[in-house]
Amino acid sequence: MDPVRTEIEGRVAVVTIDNPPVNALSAAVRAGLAAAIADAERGPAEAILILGAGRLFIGGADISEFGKPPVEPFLPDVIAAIEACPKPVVAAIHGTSLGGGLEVALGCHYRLAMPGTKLGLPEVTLGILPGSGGTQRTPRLTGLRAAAEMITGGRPVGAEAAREMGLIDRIGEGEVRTAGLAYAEELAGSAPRPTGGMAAPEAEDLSDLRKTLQARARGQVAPLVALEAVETSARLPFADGLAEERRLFHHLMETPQRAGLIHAFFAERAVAKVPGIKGVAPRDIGHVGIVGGGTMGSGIATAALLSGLRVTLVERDTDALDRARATIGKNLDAAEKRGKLKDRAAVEGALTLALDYDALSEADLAVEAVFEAMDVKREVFAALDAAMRPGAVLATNTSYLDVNEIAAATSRPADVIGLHFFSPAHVMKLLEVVVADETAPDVVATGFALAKRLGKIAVRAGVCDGFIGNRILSAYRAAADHMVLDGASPYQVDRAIRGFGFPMGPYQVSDLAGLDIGFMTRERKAATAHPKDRRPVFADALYHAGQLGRKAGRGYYDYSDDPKGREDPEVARIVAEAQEGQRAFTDEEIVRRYMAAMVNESARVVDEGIAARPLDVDVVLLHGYGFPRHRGGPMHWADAEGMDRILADIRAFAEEDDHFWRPAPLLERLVAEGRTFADLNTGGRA
Ligand code: T1G
Ligand code: NAD
Repeated sequence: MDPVRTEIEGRVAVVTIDNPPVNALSAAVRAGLAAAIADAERGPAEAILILGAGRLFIGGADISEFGKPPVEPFLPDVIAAIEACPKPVVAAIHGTSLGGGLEVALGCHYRLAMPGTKLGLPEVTLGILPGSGGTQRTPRLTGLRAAAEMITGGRPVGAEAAREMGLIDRIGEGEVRTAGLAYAEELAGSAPRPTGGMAAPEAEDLSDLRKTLQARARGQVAPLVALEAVETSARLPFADGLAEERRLFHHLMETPQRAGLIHAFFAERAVAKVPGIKGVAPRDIGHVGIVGGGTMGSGIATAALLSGLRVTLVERDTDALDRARATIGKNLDAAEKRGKLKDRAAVEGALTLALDYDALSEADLAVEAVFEAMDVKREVFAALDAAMRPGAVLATNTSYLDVNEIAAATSRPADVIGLHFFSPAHVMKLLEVVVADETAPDVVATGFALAKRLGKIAVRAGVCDGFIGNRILSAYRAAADHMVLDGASPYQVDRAIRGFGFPMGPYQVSDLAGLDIGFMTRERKAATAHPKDRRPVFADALYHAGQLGRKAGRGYYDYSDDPKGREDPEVARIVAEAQEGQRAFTDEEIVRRYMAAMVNESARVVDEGIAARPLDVDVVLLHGYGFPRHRGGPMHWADAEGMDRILADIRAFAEEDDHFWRPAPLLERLVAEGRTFADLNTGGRA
């Protein structure tokens, strides 16, 4: 079907873009739009109205065309033709208008948006900048600072805010087509009003914004380049500003950061396409039970309540229930402040606290979040099995334990699944859906449906110690610990890893999680540890000294007078005493070892089918572990870096330690065959 069609309604030529699912500006749409404007210009209509079919106006450029040879007509030329049209052109915007979609609207002479519409220039989140006039037209309408903030932040604004900024002229009422037609009829016969012909915005000093962006960038370039492009609008004539915008756009288009961010965009959507559950209907979930109201249970309860679900939380005693109630209350306070909670009373009314499993008899799904110990988990699952109705889903939030063994404590292992949330559970977007041997397909589908309801990104994981994320974490954490044992300072390791783009280094993360957590994990694994496994004895020493991290005011860092943490000479002494070597590391070597360990373990996780594809690993590390988004995730990064180089590193490290550094078979196979992880995302297994 034609993706662009024109109908004549009275004096107006109505041009509709119909390219599901998001009316992206593909080559066919650009050609259709250019032809429709040219036709309308020649025809009898006295005004032109541009609309999007379906649920939104235009979702932007067609991202799937990026990185491929560009096809004419180019979007800036199509928009220039709209702007140059001698008849008034009106954009009637509903749903969403992003990137090139908003730029089309800015090329129109008048803009109307429906209430609730989101308008934005999110290009920096894809590693580029608005490349079809957005950096030059926006400031002419809104002033330099507002445009710079919108474009460098990448966050959309609502219709009301857009009108206040001057981005749109009007807010429509009723139905978008009718509202747009009425506006176009009003304007029919009048002179066009090209944004490009408006006066340049006044120059303003934006050095404060530049500083903020630099502080936040963590190596990402697009926001700063976008700022530069917006600033030219106050300096250069319109046509020269457009040319400069184009130059900077093409420069960003060629960066690996653009490739990384676009990979992340598509990977986040691909994780929901899980082999084996296509077309499988999920079970209905309206009432969620939670066992354990500690850190995780309270967070999960908050997330469920904020999504409009009924929640029943079971704890061991009234003190624990009171603590859970208080934590959930605090979480709801914060949500209310951010405007994420409309009806507090209704949400609180949907929460039941109980001491007895009978309270869960009507729940559709229960999430267990009690202590991380197999005997406790098995007891809880036996009780859930007895209390819950047939057809209910029984889920565990365990971080490491064997979900098959937990399922075996029930009479219905097909209904048992892992739902591994991340802390804080009402904030973190990631959910690992852990599929055990006997988990039924519709239970897996239910896990994904629940994630969607909670606004989370779900990734399928298989059963192993730590699933996808924590298993890979154990490997790169160990690489960091080995470097400290061999002479690196934890502070240097943290700095090097932040330099790569992680928000925190591994020892800052330890302080946040609590050093007792790591200690307990080491104790739990000690029985099955290999004699050649190297224990981070410096971490044990800090644990025994009571330096448990942030919650104790001291861990690797001292938080007593600085909430961000200060380096601590006492820690340096404890670590030095426990170190086994005194070798110096460059920051570069630290990153290479850390990343090699991460990529190597990721390859095993893919090879064993714990992750369905490399992109599933990428999404887990991006959303659960602070992996820098502009690098796309460890698997995308490995492809970009060159897998042969990484394999060579692993082999070189193995010369000193062939117990820890063993090349993953998948890595060796891919290098031998000249293939990449990306090949496995689309094609078959290696
Ligand atoms: N291009 C190609 N495919 C796209 C797309 C796009 N712009 N946007 C979405 N899709 C696909 C997506 O992969 C998914 O596919 C399906 O559409 C539904 O998406 C020149 C350079 C518009 C708010 O950054 O933010 O314009 O998985 O699940 O939740 O300056 O999609 O079904 O196969 O996300 O309803 C700027 C990106 C581009 C917007 C709708 N535009 N899209 O959300 O659906 S750069 C963006 C979104 C640009 C100019 C430049 C959202 C949405 P599949 P979905 P949704
Ligand atoms: P927590 O110690 O904060 O909370 C555990 C709660 O469970 C306590 O309030 C305790 O009273 C309650 N409890 C214990 N036994 C119970 C029983 N038989 N019946 C009812 N309640 C019981 O622990 P947490 O950090 O919330 O972790 C809970 C689970 O989530 C663990 O399996 C952990 O591995 C997992 N997890 C934790 C994190 C994290 O970052 N903290 C992240 C993901 C998963």
